[in-house]
Amino acid sequence: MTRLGATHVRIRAVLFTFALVLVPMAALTGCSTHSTSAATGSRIDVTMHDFGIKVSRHLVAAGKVVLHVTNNGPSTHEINVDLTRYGAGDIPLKRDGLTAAEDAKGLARIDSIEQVNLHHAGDLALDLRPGRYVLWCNLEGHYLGGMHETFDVR
Ligand SMILES: [Cu+2]
Repeated sequence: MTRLGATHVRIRAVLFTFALVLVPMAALTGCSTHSTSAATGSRIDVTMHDFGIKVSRHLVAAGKVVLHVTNNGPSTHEINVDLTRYGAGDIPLKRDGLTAAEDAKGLARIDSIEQVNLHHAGDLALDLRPGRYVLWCNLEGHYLGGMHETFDVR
């Protein structure tokens, strides 16, 4: 009887371990492939590469907007979302001449993903009011290289 009990406990421990490992994995893979967030608002697919940013649409309705951001590489990028009064490539540069000034007047940070790894994707779920938004990567030289795009919210 003690032996049976020990085996039973061990099986439960194994099942518990499976649940700990597999459930988070399912959640991780699920968010990129079976996203249901688009059903509750507009979705823009954003693809980044060295050096450019493309959007699947340039106009969405105000309210819930999901940006599905994919990095096609070949290097790591970040993505910044700002309400802007600048054209996509017209944000003032910092003194280093290699990056744009994130604190420039007329830019208002909405959200960002600090690192999007190569061939990975991430979602930004936003609640946007009408205006023009700029998507950009400010790693050294990337903005200057052309990593900027705008979309409008009405
Ligand atoms: Cu970049």
